[in-house]
Amino acid sequence: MIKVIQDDITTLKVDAIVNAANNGLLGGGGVDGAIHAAAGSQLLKFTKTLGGCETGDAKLSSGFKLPAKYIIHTVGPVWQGGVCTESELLSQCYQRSFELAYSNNIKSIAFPAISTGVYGYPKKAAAVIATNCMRQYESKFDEIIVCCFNEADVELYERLLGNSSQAA
Ligand code: AR6
Repeated sequence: MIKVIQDDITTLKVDAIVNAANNGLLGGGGVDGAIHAAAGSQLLKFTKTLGGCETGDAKLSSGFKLPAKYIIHTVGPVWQGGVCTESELLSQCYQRSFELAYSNNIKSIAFPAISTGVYGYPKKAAAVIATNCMRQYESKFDEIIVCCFNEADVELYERLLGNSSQAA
């Protein structure tokens, strides 16, 4: 089941939440900053040992003080006009996050809209990639949550997933 909600991802009691991180994995702004703040300083202590993360890849940590058991840190591409394999890299973020979740027996997983904040990826194009990937992995998980930060994103995802009465 793929569910769309509007919430702060740090509050979700799921097996894993996904973090839209950067290559250093040492925290930052946006959802990354919120996750580090809510998980506590033990998270940074741990991510310092991971040696960073390539764009399009994903790494696992405990959720520390979060209600979620795990955090999957993935690094989305910076939008550069669409000419630098951004779509492949964004798709890889979702795929690698799902693979890591599956291999760790994670059944419920929540994603933010990776790359669509500071990294500037156009929201609709990013949501098409995200929802296509979520559909591919839907049968392997009990619950996939799209955790939107605003109402416009909720409407966008609902439309793409066919959950809304509005025409796409
Ligand atoms: N819960 C759910 N979604 C959120 C939250 C939250 N608490 N906070 C923000 N969002 P961004 P990026 C949404 O900028 O574009 C950081 O500095 C937000 O509205 O967090 O991948 C990292 O360290 C947007 O839709 O991530 C990197 O340097 C989405 O999360 C860089 O930003 C992603 O926005 C990554 O940029």
